[in-house]
Amino acid sequence: MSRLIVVSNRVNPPNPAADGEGSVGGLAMALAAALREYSGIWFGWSGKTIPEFTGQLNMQRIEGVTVATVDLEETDYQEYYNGYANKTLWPLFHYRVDLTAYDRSFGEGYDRVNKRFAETLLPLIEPDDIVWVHDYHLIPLARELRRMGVTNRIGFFLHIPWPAHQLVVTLPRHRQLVEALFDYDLLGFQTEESLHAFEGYVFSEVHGSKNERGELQAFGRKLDASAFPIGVDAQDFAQVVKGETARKTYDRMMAHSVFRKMVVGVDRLDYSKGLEERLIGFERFLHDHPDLRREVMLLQVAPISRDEVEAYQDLRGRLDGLIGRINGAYAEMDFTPIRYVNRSYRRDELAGIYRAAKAALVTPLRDGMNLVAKEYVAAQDPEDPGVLILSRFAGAARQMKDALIINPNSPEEISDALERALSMGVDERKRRWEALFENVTREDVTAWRDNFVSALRARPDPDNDDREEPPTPVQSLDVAAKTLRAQPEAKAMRA
Ligand code: ADQ
Repeated sequence: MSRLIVVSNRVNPPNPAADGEGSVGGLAMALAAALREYSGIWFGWSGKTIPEFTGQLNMQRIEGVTVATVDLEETDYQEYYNGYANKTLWPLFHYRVDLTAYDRSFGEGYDRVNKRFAETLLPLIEPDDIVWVHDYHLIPLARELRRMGVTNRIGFFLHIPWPAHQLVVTLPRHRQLVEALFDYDLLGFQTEESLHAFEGYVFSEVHGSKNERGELQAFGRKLDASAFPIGVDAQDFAQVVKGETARKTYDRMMAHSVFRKMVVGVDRLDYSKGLEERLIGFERFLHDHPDLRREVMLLQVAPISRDEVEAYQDLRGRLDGLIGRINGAYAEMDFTPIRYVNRSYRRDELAGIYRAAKAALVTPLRDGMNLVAKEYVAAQDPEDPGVLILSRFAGAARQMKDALIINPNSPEEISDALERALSMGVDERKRRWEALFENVTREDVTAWRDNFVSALRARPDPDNDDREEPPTPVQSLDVAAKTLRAQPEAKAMRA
């Protein structure tokens, strides 16, 4: 069986020896499991900068996974990572044109680093390998590999939204960016909405089309594009929450919220997550419900993220001010409405926190998917589950229809949903939770990974005539799931 090479900006395979059990994310575990299965390689940036780029590969074997990393020079880091990735593509793809930097040097740095990654990765690629590239940092990677003669099947998954056509065209090099995507064989988006936005651009901006096999055609090339909604390892999370650390954390949280119902928010400190809007909604709730004020508290966990970028520093300052204002107005000597924590927690600690919360506020203004919503559901007590309040602008809202779906721009909707969640009877809570749990366990991270890999394998391989015939154009997760069922090898991989 051909090997799988995973490429992502940062490489984080599970390393319990160094980090302890429970510290590893579900996505990292799922990718690591796939890499062990295919004796593959995980390639990316080491996270370190050096004075001058050398292209020196650092190979390590961590928990059965071969990891290959490369250092970048400081200018690369500033232009590629802090620049084009985090000051241009991230805000633009999250509909924040006001925060988007259109700086030519960032685009040049982005292209340069992608070329450097391709040159460093090239010697590791064997003829039968399939390559799976992750996220917006690495869009031009396939183009650079193709220029170096690589003909292997290469797939790309976008973890963030693909925005509406009108936003994409604000980017000075939008055509180049989309053309680079046509060097892949398979494109994966989180939702049908992102897929349709991408297709819309291709049809109207570059006069592309879809052929009878369902492939997109443009720039003289063709590819498959489909939605593959990412999931969490829900079964594992449901086990983790029964472990000792999770139970201890749960007990601590319960002891600290005696006579009060805890509402939780867990997000990287990022403007896309709707943190300010959430706090203003909570403030509205406290204002509108004087009778419930002392019965509720909000725990907001928000580890600091991308702190070298000004927009993130500004947001942090605004959040400090807003929380100070709300706590100043509503706290009593023995009660503080908002507890705000800027640190990271282990996965098992988070599970205990989620389980102790009667409701979760997941209110992004834009989000590719949002894994916190799925983790919260996976961690609940089936006999007494909490209520998920979910923004309609999270990709997860497409699958999690039994959550209380709200518009995060409306403080009234947040306030009303909180009131409804906190007064909801156990029968309704169980009914909603059972439907949500069924969904997060069925469409989990393993299904996501296997659906993507089998759809990529089904693409024609130019170097091999004994390839599998592509089954049908993969249009949705349902069709991808059918493809998977038809492929015993992929099934075996899941087992
Ligand atoms: P993110 O924007 O990082 O991911 P999200 O999907 O919510 O957003 O994932 C965050 C992860 O970080 C979760 O697994 C969560 O448990 C963890 N986390 C958050 N706060 C934490 C804390 N304080 N301590 C420890 N862990 C914490 C991007 C896209 C999303 C998409 C994912 C995956 O922006 O839309 O869902 O990739 O594709």
